[in-house]
Amino acid sequence: MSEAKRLFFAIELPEATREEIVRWRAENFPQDAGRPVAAANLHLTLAFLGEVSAQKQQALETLAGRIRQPGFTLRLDDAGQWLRSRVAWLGCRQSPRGLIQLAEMLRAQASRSGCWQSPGPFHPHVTLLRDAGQAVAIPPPGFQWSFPVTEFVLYESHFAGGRLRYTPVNRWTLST
Ligand code: 2AM
Repeated sequence: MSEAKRLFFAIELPEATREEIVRWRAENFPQDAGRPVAAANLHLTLAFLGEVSAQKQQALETLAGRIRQPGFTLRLDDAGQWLRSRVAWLGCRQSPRGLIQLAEMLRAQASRSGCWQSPGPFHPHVTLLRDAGQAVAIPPPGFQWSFPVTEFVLYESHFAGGRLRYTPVNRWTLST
């Protein structure tokens, strides 16, 4: 029997955007503010699935493939910190309808398939820093990264070479 994998659905950030964010982060957050998430790992989670068996993964992929909705533009123009979860994040001042709809669909499918889902509302964010246990100064408004979202991705989270890696295992195009 194959082992369960730690999986999540997310939106991939374009590589150029990830690089710009990393530069901006280095210029705008003190070095001791927290542990920076590696550029390759910057993403926006839609639905966290936890440990998933191969059989359940197959079922979730089939359901994901049934989602029909148009793409949308994501504008990352907000930042903040959640002290309780010790993260600093990037987000959207106004979340696009399509983003909420997509996350809602995936979270509902995951929940129906028996994956644990947090009961609270969806707070779309890109985690920038982990272990940010002390209040950090949030960079002033004025930053913005905008890009079209034309697909969503299923990632596996795993340790390789002593590092946490997120590897895409499947992706689906957003179209009507
Ligand atoms: P985070 O960035 O807010 O920590 C891969 O681990 C992704 O799944 C991360 O983006 C992480 O969100 C999210 N994640 C990890 N554990 C989670 C949990 N228990 N509930 C919800 N999301 C989780």
